[in-house]
Amino acid sequence: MISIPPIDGQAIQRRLMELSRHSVLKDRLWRPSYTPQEAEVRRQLSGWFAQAGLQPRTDAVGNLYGHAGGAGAKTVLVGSHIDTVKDAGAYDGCAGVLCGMAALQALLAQYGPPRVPVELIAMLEEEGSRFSDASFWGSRALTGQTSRDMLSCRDEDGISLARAMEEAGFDPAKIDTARREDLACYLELHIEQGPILEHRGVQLGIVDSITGIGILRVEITGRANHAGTTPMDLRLDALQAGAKLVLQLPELARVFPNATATAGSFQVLPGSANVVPGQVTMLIDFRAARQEDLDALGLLLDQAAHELEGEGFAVSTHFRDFILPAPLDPGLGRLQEECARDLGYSAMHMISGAGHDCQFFARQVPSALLFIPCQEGRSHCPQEYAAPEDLSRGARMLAATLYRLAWVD
Ligand code: HGY
Ligand code: MN
Ligand code: MN
Repeated sequence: MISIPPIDGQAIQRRLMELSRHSVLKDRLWRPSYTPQEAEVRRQLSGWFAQAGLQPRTDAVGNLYGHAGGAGAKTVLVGSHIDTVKDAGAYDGCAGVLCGMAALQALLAQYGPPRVPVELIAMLEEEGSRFSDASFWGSRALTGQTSRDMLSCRDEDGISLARAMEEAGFDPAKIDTARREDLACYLELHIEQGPILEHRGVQLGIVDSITGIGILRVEITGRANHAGTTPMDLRLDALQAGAKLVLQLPELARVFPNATATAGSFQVLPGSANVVPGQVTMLIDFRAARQEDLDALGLLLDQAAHELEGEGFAVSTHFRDFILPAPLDPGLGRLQEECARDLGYSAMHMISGAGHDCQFFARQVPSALLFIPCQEGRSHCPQEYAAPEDLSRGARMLAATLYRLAWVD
């Protein structure tokens, strides 16, 4: 029977609130990568890592590590990301880093150094909220899944990823040195970002697989014109066409089990009230648990967009990203079941509809994702919240799993 010391969820929550103050916006939370605000969070975490007994270091792309234990054997890695979406909550990403830190601090204090190297990691640009063509940048670099053209992708101000790295003090030519080939496994704790655990009254989610994600960019060009003198039946209003496509998304997604399709990013040009919109550009985020469904849904969305050409619009589409669905390690899933039982916590197996850094590790090493409930399942919004007792349970579950992986012979 594992003995895991109590872990203070209130202290974790206080630190989450401290980190949430570092934002590029005055009254809302947005922490994109390669910004002074993110550098400040890395600095703050470095100090906390050192206090927790974890030797801090930053890799060539800006991932922050905290190391414990010796060398020579493969490393058990635990962590999550520290960047956020626009108008974010305080828990997505950082909760996984801080629960991991609390778990390792408790184990080091109770059992001394681990038998094999253990590292905590705080990764960057998981959300792609600054560089939408380079989401999961930190975990992609670490697992060698970047592509050269990602470095030239640009943010809304036209700054390339390469330039943003340089301005933050990182050398784009060195990203290959961030590659890790010495990992034994990867663990991540994350808020569920959905309502199932809270709705079922279950304390923990053991994730069996993570959804696949596609991004389809659609540009529809009509004819800008005067809003007052152009009769309604003589227009090519790009926004009307774009709205028609967006209204089809629910019906197209319903074709596949657990699939989603969301036009969360939508630009209208020229954007004046008295001008008939000449062009709209949207990013459609679509997801499915199975690869064949993801491919088929992408095709349906592409076809629906091009059908607008029959009404006289010019339509261009481009698949900007395809992230494969990722089955997670059944062995680690069983280990998490045993740890939950030992700790007296209720747990259920589930699928993740959100993407996670974990799905890039899962292609190379045994990986596990543990969910804690979040209030009303809300996430990617300021209402995002996880209770201190859930943070504590999550940290103790990580501690129990890490103990079995890195302390027990
Ligand atoms: O979009 C996602 O699913 C993740 O939060 N990046
Ligand atoms: Mn997120
Ligand atoms: Mn996340």
